[in-house]
Amino acid sequence: MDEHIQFMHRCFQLAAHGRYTARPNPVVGAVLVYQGRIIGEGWHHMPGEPHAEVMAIRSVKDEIFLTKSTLYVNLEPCSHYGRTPPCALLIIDKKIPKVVVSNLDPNPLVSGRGVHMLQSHQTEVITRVEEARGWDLNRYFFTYHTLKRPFIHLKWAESADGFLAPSSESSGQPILVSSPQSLRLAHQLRASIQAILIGSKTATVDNPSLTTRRVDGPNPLRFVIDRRRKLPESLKIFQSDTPAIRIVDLRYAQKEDIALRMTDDWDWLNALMDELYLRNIQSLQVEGGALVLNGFISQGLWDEAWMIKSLMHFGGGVKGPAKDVIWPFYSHNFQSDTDTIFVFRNLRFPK
Ligand code: AOF
Ligand code: ZN
Repeated sequence: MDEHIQFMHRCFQLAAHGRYTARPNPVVGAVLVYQGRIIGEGWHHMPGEPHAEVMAIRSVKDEIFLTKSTLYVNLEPCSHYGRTPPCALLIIDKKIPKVVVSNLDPNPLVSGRGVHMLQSHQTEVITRVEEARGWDLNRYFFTYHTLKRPFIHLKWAESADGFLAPSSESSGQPILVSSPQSLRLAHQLRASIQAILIGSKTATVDNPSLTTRRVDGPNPLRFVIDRRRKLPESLKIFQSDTPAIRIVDLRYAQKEDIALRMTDDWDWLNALMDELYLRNIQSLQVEGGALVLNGFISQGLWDEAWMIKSLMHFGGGVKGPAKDVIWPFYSHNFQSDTDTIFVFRNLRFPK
């Protein structure tokens, strides 16, 4: 394997340590290589803490080697004074002669200036190494900064014959469609996503809490569409220190709600995305029900979708979201106990 690719993969591995803690910052890993051997490594832990490059430089025992080393980092070194000083300046100061980068930083505070700063001080810079993989790793951060909305992940579980739930006559309690392993995976997703959204029917019928329980990890922020503000306070999503935020039509909204002019064509979801952008929400998972999922699909507002297909047969009921629109974006599938998880990707990776 090409040496650059190999060391960049190590950066990706290191970066992934920050997947629950780095946000809203991207996950970043850095490696220092001297004569083909790694002499230092680092990753960005959380906002306010040193960036990956700083951690890697600090980890090197003898700084004399830095002047003959190559720095690998999956994100363009920053050029701005934020919570921490610019990494590009540190690299220049330490006289590191060569830097290999995967992705340029779309953050308007940086966006190319980091590379430019290095080059203007005679540092050799190679960019776009394993760019697609790097983009995938930070797809929430990149989507947020380039599309000015959160990365949108749709998720639902359906029976083998394509129903989210059986017809109302046969249901009393909500039926668990997914296998235990799929439920664990769903909680893993929940832990890495910043916010979750459901419709009012799902909130009433399933009464979910939408917290992360089956794995260790943070809870997402929760949003519920409650057009006429009718959902009772007794629902589980409202029973916590950080209760779910209601998305309500202008006419019924209260101070703590997100108030929007809601139309029947779901066009208002675009205004909701603007609002979530302003609230610095980089990733959103839409967990149903069918109407809401179809609403997002109808507006082209989705980046990735997970369809968890179980072996159960319902023979009727609430139909799963529109497959004709989704299938052209099929990416791959994998097994999870007896379920098959179909992954659809509509990623806007820049050409
Ligand atoms: C890097 N290396 O490890 C990270 C970078 O508030 P600050 O100072 O932490 O800056 C956050 C921004 O810096 C973040 O939005 C992104 O543009 C960049 N993150 N840059 O050189 C790192 N985490
Ligand atoms: Zn930095």
